[in-house]
Amino acid sequence: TTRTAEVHQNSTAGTLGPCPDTPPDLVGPLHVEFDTKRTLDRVREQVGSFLQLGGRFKPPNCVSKQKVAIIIPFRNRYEHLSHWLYYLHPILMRQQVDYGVYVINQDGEGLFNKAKLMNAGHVEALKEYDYDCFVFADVDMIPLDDQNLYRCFDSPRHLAVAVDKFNFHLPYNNLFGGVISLSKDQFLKVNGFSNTFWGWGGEDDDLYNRVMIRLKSISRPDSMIGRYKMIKHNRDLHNEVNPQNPYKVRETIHTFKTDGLNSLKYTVKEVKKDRLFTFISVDVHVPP
Ligand code: UDH
Repeated sequence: TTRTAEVHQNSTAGTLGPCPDTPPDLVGPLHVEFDTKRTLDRVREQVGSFLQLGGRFKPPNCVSKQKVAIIIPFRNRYEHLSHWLYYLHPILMRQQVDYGVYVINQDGEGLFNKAKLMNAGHVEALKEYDYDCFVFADVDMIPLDDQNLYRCFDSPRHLAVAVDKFNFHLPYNNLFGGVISLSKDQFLKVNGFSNTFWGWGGEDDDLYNRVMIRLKSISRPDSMIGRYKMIKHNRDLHNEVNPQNPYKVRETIHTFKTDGLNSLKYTVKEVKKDRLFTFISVDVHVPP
């Protein structure tokens, strides 16, 4: 009988069934609190043992339908990153996602370019694994319900629809920022983000325009499930509001075909594998 048991085990290895469309272990609304004593070391102790190096995970009992790269634009926000990793890793595990977390750090002190970091993250993640879905997530956005699925849908998805900072309402109907997902195919069809939005503002509206031009629609979870808590912070240095950006948003129709993934230039300075995430530092070629 021991032998039959062994044979049976071997024959099922490598033949896991697909994960169910609705993950069975979700808990719904979450309690989220930003404990100031939370550190990367502590979070590594708490969730690190469930992860592969680089912040990679695959559900042990089923095969995920999507391979999801989570792309976080980053510079000098380690405290926020600890909170993000503490909350998101367990949520993503319960959601049975086959995923990797990519922290895309802007090297140097030059003007921040979040959209270019997103494009670079997309390209770098694809060098590592055959991802078919990309979630672009601000480091300060923590979901308040694990039924908000970090995966891709028939249309590009806006996940952060009800943020505490905006009294859990959409501040304007076309908002497409904070946390979004696009399949690889959707992201390629819109030519990614623009590379030319320096400083704060507009790059998300420009992406919305690209999506509307090329794909016609976005999707959203309902506003109870799409609730988020934003970690409070002051405006960062070298990411001041850029008053030119709103003008650029009016030009998307003329610019998106030649400004995006197909014109992306950056230099990778460092790749570090932490247990909780892959850290990729990039020089985004800040104009002089
Ligand atoms: N980010 C960094 N470092 C920076 C700037 C931005 O990591 O120096 C990343 C981070 O993932 C952040 C995202 O880019 O979540 C978006 O930037 P942001 O948080 O500055 O943008 P947001 O619109 O806030 O959330 C704008 C400043 C609000 C100041 C409010 C003061 N009361």
